[in-house]
Amino acid sequence: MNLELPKLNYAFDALEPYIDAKTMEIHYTKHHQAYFDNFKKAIQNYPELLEMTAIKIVTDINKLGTTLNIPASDLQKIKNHGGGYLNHNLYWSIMGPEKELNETLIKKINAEFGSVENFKGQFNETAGRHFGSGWAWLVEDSENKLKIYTLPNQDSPYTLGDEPLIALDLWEHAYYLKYQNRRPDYIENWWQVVKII
Ligand code: MN3
Repeated sequence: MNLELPKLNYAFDALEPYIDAKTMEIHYTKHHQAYFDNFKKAIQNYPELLEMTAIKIVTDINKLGTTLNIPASDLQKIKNHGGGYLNHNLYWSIMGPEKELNETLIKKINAEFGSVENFKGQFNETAGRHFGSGWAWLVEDSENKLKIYTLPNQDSPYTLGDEPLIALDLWEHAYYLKYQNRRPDYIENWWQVVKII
């Protein structure tokens, strides 16, 4: 497997004032790096996993746990850090200082939710209701239907058989330096730096 930490395509301060440079730097160089390092460590003793992509591992993690006889503690580490690694890869990739609209996705969102604004309203409401750490997701399920939901911790939509399209990090490390307890403001402002819709 050619596992790497994807480079950020923008500077730490590129998303100011919506996401501050210090948060970006710590989030990417400490948090994401740690998920990446710990994921590599967690799979290193399983040659079968080393042959797979990270997405394949996280998608099939429960089945793999059984077929490869992975102890529960190792399995949890692979889930947590594999999810953390993939979740952040998507989060960075859909943000940027300049819009790069994904017209295909916008068309799907319009068809499913009526309008992008409508979709954002539903997404924000779902994200706002989430208790504790986790992520808010827009996913496409196996029947090509778009769905909004949240998952706790670093759980991944891939494990549920869904393809993640939009990912919002709701962990305090993603916003606390700038927004403190004002998570709803972070959620609202975050759309200013989502480049794809
Ligand atoms: Mn995070």
